[in-house]
Amino acid sequence: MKIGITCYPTYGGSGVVATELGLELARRGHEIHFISYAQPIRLTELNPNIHYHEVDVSRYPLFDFPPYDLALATRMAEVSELYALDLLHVHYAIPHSVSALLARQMLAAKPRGQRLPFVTTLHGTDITLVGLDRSYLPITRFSIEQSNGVTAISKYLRERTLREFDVKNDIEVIYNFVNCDVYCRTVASPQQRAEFAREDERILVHLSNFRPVKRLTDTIEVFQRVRQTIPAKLLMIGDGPDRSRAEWLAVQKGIHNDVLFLGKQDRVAEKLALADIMLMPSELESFGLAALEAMACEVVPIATRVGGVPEVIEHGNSGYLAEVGDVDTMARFAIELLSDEGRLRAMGKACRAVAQSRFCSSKIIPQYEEFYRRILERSS
Ligand code: GMT
Repeated sequence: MKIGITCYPTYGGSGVVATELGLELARRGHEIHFISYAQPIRLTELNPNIHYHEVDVSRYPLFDFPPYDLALATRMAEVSELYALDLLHVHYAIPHSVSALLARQMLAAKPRGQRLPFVTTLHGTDITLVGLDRSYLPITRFSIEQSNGVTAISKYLRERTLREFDVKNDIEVIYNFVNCDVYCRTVASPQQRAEFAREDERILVHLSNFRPVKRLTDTIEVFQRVRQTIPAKLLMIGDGPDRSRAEWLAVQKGIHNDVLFLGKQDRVAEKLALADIMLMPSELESFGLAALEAMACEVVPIATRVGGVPEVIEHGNSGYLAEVGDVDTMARFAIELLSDEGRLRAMGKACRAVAQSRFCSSKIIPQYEEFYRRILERSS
């Protein structure tokens, strides 16, 4: 198939999923065209089946708000016509599915009327935050309803979209995935570990875009409690608006030498695989891709019981779940686990087994392929 993929190219779950999906599809022989305003950050692999088309937004002085969605629609239509794409797959509804809808209409209106079905994948904040802003809700609902196919990355997100948007389409749940060959314990070496922690120290990790929904300061609070009992380092991977608040809190608590802010990282697997525990104390996660990536590396997640997280982490078997803001309980889980090497490693193995059996790319990518086939059949 020839597939156009649009996503936010920056550091964020939906862009990561879209890019990894494109890479996996290209490895399976599909021709993939990324269409976005910048090259997606994880698009580093050279593959003849991968093409990248940048969307240029003109900055005319009249435009206080340059119309990216229109420039994107134009580029989508152009690329689809030039490369005879079979379909577009957009990640994150706003504004991508609106642009795809325009592109589909532009091509249908041509004398020889090319078909361009599009699939929208809902990721989370496009529904839970942005889509519920009254100013965005009607157009988001409209573009979801106009999509030829809609997928959501968890049952939770599917139910919430149906309930709050009252859309009439079927929404297929296709879970997020991880490449279990890339995300595994052995990608990290003892030498790399020694760069971050002494042998007697444990390593905890947090990975996100440091937005308020991630409750970064709870991560610091949990770590401080753990640090009182257990020698440990905390690796903070990512960057974003709440970084300096978290840095200040670490300084106030006197643990800043043990909290290492690594910024945005390219080869995330290598850092995750150094850790024993991942902290994900988010206010909301419709899936929690970072936790899954950690689990594949045998890193045990301690997370909040929110959104789609319980679909990924089974409390007491493949990680621990606590209520939002309950930093004491999260710290207790971490201390108990880190104090029992046998249990820590056994749970790490159980995490990997879950990642392999339910969320491995080899299981999930064929579900997307099958979904695309159905959409193409329906719209031919
Ligand atoms: O919150 C983020 O990390 C960004 C956001 C996005 O769309 O880029 O993430 C959402 O999509 C991820 C990938 O599908 C999910 O793993 C996250 O749980 C989801 N974030 C929220 O629901 C807050």
